[in-house]
Amino acid sequence: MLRILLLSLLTVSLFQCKDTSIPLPFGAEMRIMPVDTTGKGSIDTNGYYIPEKGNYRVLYIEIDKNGNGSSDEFIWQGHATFQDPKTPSVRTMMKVHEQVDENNDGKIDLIRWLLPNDLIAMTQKDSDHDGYFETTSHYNVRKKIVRREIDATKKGTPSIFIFSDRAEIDSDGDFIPDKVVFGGSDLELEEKATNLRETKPLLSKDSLLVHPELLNREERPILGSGSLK
Ligand SMILES: [Ca+2]
Ligand SMILES: [Ca+2]
Ligand SMILES: [Ca+2]
Ligand SMILES: [Ca+2]
Repeated sequence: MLRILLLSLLTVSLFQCKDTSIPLPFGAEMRIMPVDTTGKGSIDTNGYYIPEKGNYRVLYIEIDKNGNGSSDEFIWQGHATFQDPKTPSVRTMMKVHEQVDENNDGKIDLIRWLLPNDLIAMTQKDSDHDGYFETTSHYNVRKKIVRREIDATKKGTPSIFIFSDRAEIDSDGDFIPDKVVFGGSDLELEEKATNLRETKPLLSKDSLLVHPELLNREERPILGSGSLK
């Protein structure tokens, strides 16, 4: 709730810049705008911006969400591809990239790669907070995760690929899934795939990873959707 309030306050105070049709001055200096978004008398947000004639352009924002004095959310900003017709002189801004320290241990554990109009291309997560991002989630156009990839052995390439009702496993490291497990939930699929429980052999011709065209269109991720096939 606090986060929603904080972000909506930010939307008013920082995210929207006035018309930025005036070109940026060459060598413009980045400035910092400290903001107390909660009104508790301490700074919880720093907006990094470039001043323009009568306007400003926010490029980057750091937020201390839990008020412990260190930043835990880092947001890169860009122009939205849409414009609210009610406020033609105020350009709508949006996140283009975001990094979050979810457990407040001072290290980033979630990275979101964003697309225009609030779509998410993919997220990377360090689920066990050891500094290695082992989980990559791919999203569809409805902002739903349609494939999770887990680099269980931390060798740099994923070995488990979790879809809505199955998980495919590459057990021999040749980048082609060769085993499959079925289940009703994401957690069940991850557990079975991690422990190689109830696996069945999988031919590459039946693999959803190798053949994304076997998936319904809404179950395909935005990136590499194979939608041209
Ligand atoms: Ca903090
Ligand atoms: Ca962390
Ligand atoms: Ca990790
Ligand atoms: Ca394999």
